[in-house]
Order: sequence, then structure tokens, then C-alpha cells
Amino acid sequence: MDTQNKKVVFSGVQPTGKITLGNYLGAIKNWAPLQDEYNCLYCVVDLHSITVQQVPAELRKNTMDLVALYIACGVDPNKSILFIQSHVPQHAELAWTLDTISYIGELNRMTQFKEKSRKHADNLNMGLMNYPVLMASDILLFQTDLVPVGKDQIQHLELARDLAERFNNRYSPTFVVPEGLVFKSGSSIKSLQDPLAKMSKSDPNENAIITLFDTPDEIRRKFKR
Ligand code: ATP
Ligand code: LTN
Repeated sequence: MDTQNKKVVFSGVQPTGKITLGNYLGAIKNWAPLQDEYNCLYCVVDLHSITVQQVPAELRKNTMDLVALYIACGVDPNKSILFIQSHVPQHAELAWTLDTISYIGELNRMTQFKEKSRKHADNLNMGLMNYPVLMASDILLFQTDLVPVGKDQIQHLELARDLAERFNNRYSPTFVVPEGLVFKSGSSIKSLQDPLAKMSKSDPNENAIITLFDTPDEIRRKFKR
């Protein structure tokens, strides 16, 4: 990878199931075109996915399938760094340090935390609340300049920026303050069953989502419903 004077791009997707049209249009589709201009790191964020209970064998398969899917979507391992989050222990280590400057109040108000807490009331674990701090750690660890994501992640990115600034002010100038890169089209694809909800790969209702593995017939059937 040519590291000379190029800005750093970091992004990731959770291996929580089959990738949807939302994940593709909002995030992965935009990754390949950035590879020549930036130093890109694309990560499978498996530690994030265990905030919801997983079946270990399925998680292992989903993780490797997602690596393959990144490549199929144009991420070139000769141009970009492609890796699995849990293979790099520094993500969890930095998350601990950032935890010590994160306020319960700011994590408590996160929209995704509130939604996931409602959906997983039987497993309301600290990881769900800490999720955005681990995401900040992913980003800040590599002195990331730009983070291409869908609209639903803007609030988490704001936290990453706040934590970078807070750490820099409190201790010493350490972290680059990252910017989000949210594309105009495709950044907020809605569920086919509820136009107010986002399409989400962990949605148990298969009719609410279009996955990249659906056949043309399945796609037609889901849209007609
Ligand atoms: P889960 O259902 O497990 O929470 P998810 O489908 O919401 O997963 P993530 O792995 O959390 O997907 O997100 C991966 C990327 O896809 C992020 O950049 C996110 O902003 C983007 N994304 C997710 N859903 C949508 C959507 N409906 N429209 C546009 N972008 C999306
Ligand atoms: N929280 C993100 C996934 C994610 C991510 C990241 C995205 C984890 N770490 C770092 C960009 C940069 C989501 O899409 N739910």
C-alpha cells in the first residue's frame, strides 16, 4: 500500500447476517472508488456483532463470508488493508481508554442504543451501550481522516469526533479528528415493511429486506408485497 501523503479512510460492517441493499448502497459500494486516492482500511467488525447474542459457528462463517464479499464488491487487498477486528487486540485496548473519557449520559442517548435495547430487552448488556466507544476506537486507532458510512452512523461519528477532541484537550494532541463521508444517494434505505424504519440485516422478517444474495424472483416478490 502506498502510504505517502494520502489521507486515511476506515470503515466496517458487522458480520450479523446477509448483507442488505442498505449496507451495499449506504456503505460498501462506496469503498472501492476510494482506494486509489486514499489509504483505505476496511474491517469486519466482529467484536461489535457480539453485543447481540451470536451462534459461534455462524459468526465465524459470517465473518469469513463478509471478507469475501468485500473483495467481490471491489475491495482490492493489494490496494487496501482488509482485516478482522478481533485479530487486532488494540481495538479493545483503546476502547477501554476511551471509556474513561466517555460519559454515561452521552452513550445513553444514542438512538441505536435505545433501539437495540428495545429489541434485545432480554440481553441488555454493557456492550450495547459501549458499542459507539469501540467504534470510535476503530476509527481513532488509525488516525483516520474519513469514514464512509450510511446516515444511521452519523451520531456515532459525532461521538468519535468528540472523544478525539476531548482526549486531545485533556492530555496532549494525539488523535486526528475524523470526518464522516455520507453519500447523497443510498445513505438511508428503508425497510420494505416499515417505511419509517431502516433496512437492517438482522431484521428477522426476511420480507423487510433485500439481500445481495436474493434471486431476481425473490426481489420482485418482496417489492410486490
Ligand atoms: P444490524 O442489523 O446487525 O444492526 P445493519 O444492517 O444495521 O446491521 P451495520 O453492520 O450496522 O448494518 O452497518 C454497516 C454499514 O451499512 C454502515 O455504514 C451503515 O451506516 C450502513 N447501513 C446499514 N443500514 C443501512 C441502510 N438501511 N441504509 C443505508 N446504509 C445503511
Ligand atoms: N457501527 C457501524 C459499524 C462500525 C464502523 C466502525 C463503521 C464499527 N466500527 C468504524 C465505520 C467505522 C455500523 O455500521 N453499525
